[in-house]
Amino acid sequence: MQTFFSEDHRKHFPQAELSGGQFVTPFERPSRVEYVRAELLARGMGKILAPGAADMGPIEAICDTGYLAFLESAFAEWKADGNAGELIAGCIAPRGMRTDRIPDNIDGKAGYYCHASETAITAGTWEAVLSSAASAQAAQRAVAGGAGAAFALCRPPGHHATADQYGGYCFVNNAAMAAQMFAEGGARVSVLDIDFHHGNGTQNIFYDREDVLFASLHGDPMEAYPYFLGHEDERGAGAGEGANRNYPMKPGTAWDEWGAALDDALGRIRDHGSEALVVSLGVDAFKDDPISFFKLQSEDFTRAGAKIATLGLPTLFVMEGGYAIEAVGINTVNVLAGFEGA
Ligand code: SP5
Ligand code: ZN
Repeated sequence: MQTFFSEDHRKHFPQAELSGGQFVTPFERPSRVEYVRAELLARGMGKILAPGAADMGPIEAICDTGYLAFLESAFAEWKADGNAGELIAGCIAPRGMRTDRIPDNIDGKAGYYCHASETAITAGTWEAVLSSAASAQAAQRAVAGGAGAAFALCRPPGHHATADQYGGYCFVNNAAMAAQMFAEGGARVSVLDIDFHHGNGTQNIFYDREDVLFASLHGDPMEAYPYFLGHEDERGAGAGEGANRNYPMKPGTAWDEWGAALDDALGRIRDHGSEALVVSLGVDAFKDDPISFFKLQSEDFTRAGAKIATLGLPTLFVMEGGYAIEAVGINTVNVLAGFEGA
């Protein structure tokens, strides 16, 4: 299958992430997707194409206008306010305070638009975010145009981003944007999220929608980021009641239980009558992932791809997380190869 990928991802490379009380090199770093690209080439997985410039229309369809304006100018405002380093939100809007007034000061604005302070904004972040969305748009158009399947090698990732909040290394929700593009084309669509972390942004964006089903396999939020969403009893609201499915799992979860959850999710997608599938493809469920606690082996990702193929749907794979750097390429391409081989 074809891959869409932009070199501009490199423009987003924060030097610091606060982890365990220390500043470390961010787990979400440029080399991740370089390993994926190298593995795609080594295994002859098909053409790797550069997308054109991002269209703002599909981004605006899933994002708040003020939020996009913030992302575009945030770093310049931060510099203009006399700050020497990267923009890291410190004061995030908490319970018992107001969220109906957006501060003018950039530090306060960042606190309003951010939900997790591990994610820094740098000079090149906005350009990289646009290039990531551009890859998802180009890949969606390929699938909508009859390609059968395509891979958007997106960086930065997207599934934690809501319509108006960034965090979890995500700024614009590429998978949700692509799903909305399918929906606007008249298709019923499902988003299957196999990243280790719950896709809170995608769930939130489609929570009251019946035409877009969201299903996520992830670390139990009682034990894992994003902590405040992703429980089993979140089933959708209003017209969307029943069109949201969460599979939170405990530390140490391996293929038997994870694969069974995947089977159940695939059954829901079948029952929904979906005509297109978007896969939020994170590979941080891998046993050696440095920030996660599942125990999938590299071969299990091939099995997952083969199971997904049984749906027989036009499928768009969108890159999300995965931080065991040297295995990220193998595990990601295993999913794609498992899908194609099935
Ligand atoms: C796209 C994606 O996978 N985002 C994940 C964001 C996770 N951010 C918070 C992780 C906190 C993990 N703390 C790990 C401590 C390891 N000793
Ligand atoms: Zn993740």
